[in-house]
Parts: sequence; structure tokens; C-alpha cells
Amino acid sequence: MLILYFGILIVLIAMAGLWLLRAKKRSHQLPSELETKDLEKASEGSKPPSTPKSKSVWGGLLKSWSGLLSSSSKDQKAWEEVLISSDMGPKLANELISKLQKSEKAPAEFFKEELYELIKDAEAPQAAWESKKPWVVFIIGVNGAGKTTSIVKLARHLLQQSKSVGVVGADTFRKAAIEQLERGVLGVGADFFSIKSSNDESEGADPSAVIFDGLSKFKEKDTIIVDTSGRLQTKKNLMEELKKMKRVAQKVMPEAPHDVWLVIDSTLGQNSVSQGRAFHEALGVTGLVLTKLDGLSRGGTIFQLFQELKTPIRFLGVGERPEELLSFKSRTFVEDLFDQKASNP
Ligand SMILES: Nc1nc2c(ncn2[C@@H]2O[C@H](COP(=O)(O)OP(=O)(O)OP(=O)(O)O)[C@@H](O)[C@H]2O)c(=O)[nH]1
Ligand SMILES: [Mg+2]
Repeated sequence: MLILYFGILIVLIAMAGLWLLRAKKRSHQLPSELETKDLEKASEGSKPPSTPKSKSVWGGLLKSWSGLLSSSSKDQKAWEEVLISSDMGPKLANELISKLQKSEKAPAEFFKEELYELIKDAEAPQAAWESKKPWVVFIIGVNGAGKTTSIVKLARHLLQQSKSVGVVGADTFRKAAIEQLERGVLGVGADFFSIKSSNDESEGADPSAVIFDGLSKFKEKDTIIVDTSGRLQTKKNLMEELKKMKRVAQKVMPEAPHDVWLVIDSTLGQNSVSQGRAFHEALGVTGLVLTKLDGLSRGGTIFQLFQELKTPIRFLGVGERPEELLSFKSRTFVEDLFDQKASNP
């Protein structure tokens, strides 16, 4: 009898263990690993989607190409117009057109392959934060690019991978910026450090000093994300300020920042390419986060950007909410561009 009870107990413990394991695995599933359909589902019940979240995110990017693609035309003038108007830039557009003229392939097949070739190396081979602890990333970019929004998304993403996350608010330019970041970061459950926004001197405080204190405080975290204030790439003193932040971070951790990610508003077209170049020259950008893809109607920018900067594209922002972030996967990205079933945004 005792043996029977003991047997039942063992079976019950094993079943509970299995159930726990499965629950844990489910909670670690990343939003980026979900199909975009699942992303929609995951957001159901919170607030109604402000933007369409499906393959239509990409479907519209080559909208202007569809007429020519279906007619199979290789007409140079017609393609020139279409490629330029989708923000490919004249250099890349001309290269593609002269290749198309020589190719035996139909335009749809030709572009699917060529665009993949252009962007295939943009996919980073591994998660940047896996090899170092703490991994420190500076998030930089022009005003309004989507830095703060992306940091909240990134913090959520890392937490879902069971990483501990500390976010340092070094955008001391505006009090409201600290409050916006703090709200978002605490909202997704990460830790936050900045100069107290209730402190009257928070506005205009030295961002490097905040970074020094923040990195010291979060030394034990797996990952530390640093928000910086938006700056025009043409403002020399502000670009120098970024270099100082880097030097000060190195006083706390000699290897920091391990990454410097540039956030780019992808709706800016050609402008985003020149921005990218200037930030890269000043600070050595190691990754790109492209935002506002949900509102983008011309996809050429992305190809041009990677051609110019040769910097991995880490994430894509596809909306304002914390879950609206996708890991960049080059094959999926290009295939979805040509998904004719996709509706346009
Ligand atoms: N549709 C859409 N909106 C976005 C996305 N990312 C950011 N935004 C919006 O863009 C605006 C600016 O975003 P912020 O994150 O405040 O930009 P920032 O770069 O931190 O701005 P500054 O701190 O002022 O330089 C906000 O209204 C965001 O909601 C995105 O992927 N899609
Ligand atoms: Mg900001």
C-alpha cells in the first residue's frame, strides 16, 4: 500500500514538473519569434491597434513597383522612376537597373534575389548581449527618431529572455524626457536610473555624470541601456558630448559601451542615410534600429542605409507600443516585401 502511495506521489511530482517547464518555455517566447499575426493577438485586449500590424507592414513598401512587376517590363526609364520614388537613391537604383537589363530573369525574380543579396548581411549573427555581462548599449539618434520608445521595447524584449535590465536616462535635456522614459521602463518591469525628475536641476544636468552613476548602480545587471537626448548630426558640440559620454562610461567599465545603436526614423528617406553616415563617423555605430516601419510607404531607404553603413540592422519598430518590435531577419523581410497577398497600409 505504502509503495502504491509513493508511486502516485512520484507521478504527481513528475507531472507538476513537466507543467512548470512548459509554462516557463511559453513565458520565454519572444515577440520577435512570434508570427506577426501572434503579435496582433498578443496585443489584443490592451488598446486598439493604432496601426495595422501584419505582413501589410512590408506589403506597402514596394507598392509603387506592383504595376511594373506584373507587366514584367524592363524599361529603364520606368524602373528608374519607380526605384527613385521608393527611396533607393540614384546610385543604387542605377546599379540595379543596369543589372536588370543584363539579366535573363523576370523582374520579380530578379529583384527578390538582388534585394536579398543587398541586405542579407544586415542580419546580425548573434544576440549582442549574450557574450558580455553587463552588456552596455548606448542608444543615439536625432530628435524624435524613436529612441525612448525603442528602449522601452528593447527592455521588454530582454526581460522576456530572462535578462536583468537597467535603463539609464541620460537625456537630461528635457525633464519630460526623463519622465517619459521612467514611465515606460517601469511599465515593462525594468529598473530605471536617472537624476530625479523632481529635482529642479535635472534639466540640463551633465548626461555623462548620470551615465557614471547609472553604470555604477547597475554593475550587477545583465544588460544596461542608456538613453541619450536627440541631437542633430550637424551640431558639432552635441556630437562631442556623445564622445564624452563614451569616455566617462569607460571610467566605470573599460569596455563600455559594448554597442552603440543608432535609431533611425525610416520614414525620413534620403535624410536618414546622411544622418547615419554622420553618427557613424563620430561614434562608430555598431547597430541600427529602424523605427516607424508601420508608417513607411517606400522601402528603398532600408537597402540604401545598409549599403552605406554596413552596420547590422538589429530591430525594427512597427508601432508605438512596447510589444511592437521585431528582430530583423533578412530573408523574411525580403520575402514579405514581395508577398502580393499582403494588403497595403
Ligand atoms: N508609428 C510608430 N511610431 C513610433 C515608433 N517608434 C516611435 N514612435 C513615435 O515617435 C515619436 C517619438 O518617439 P520617441 O521615442 O519619443 O523619440 P526620441 O528619439 O526618444 O525623441 P527625443 O528624445 O525627443 O529625441 C513618439 O510619438 C513615438 O510614439 C514606431 O515604430 N512606429
Ligand atoms: Mg527620447
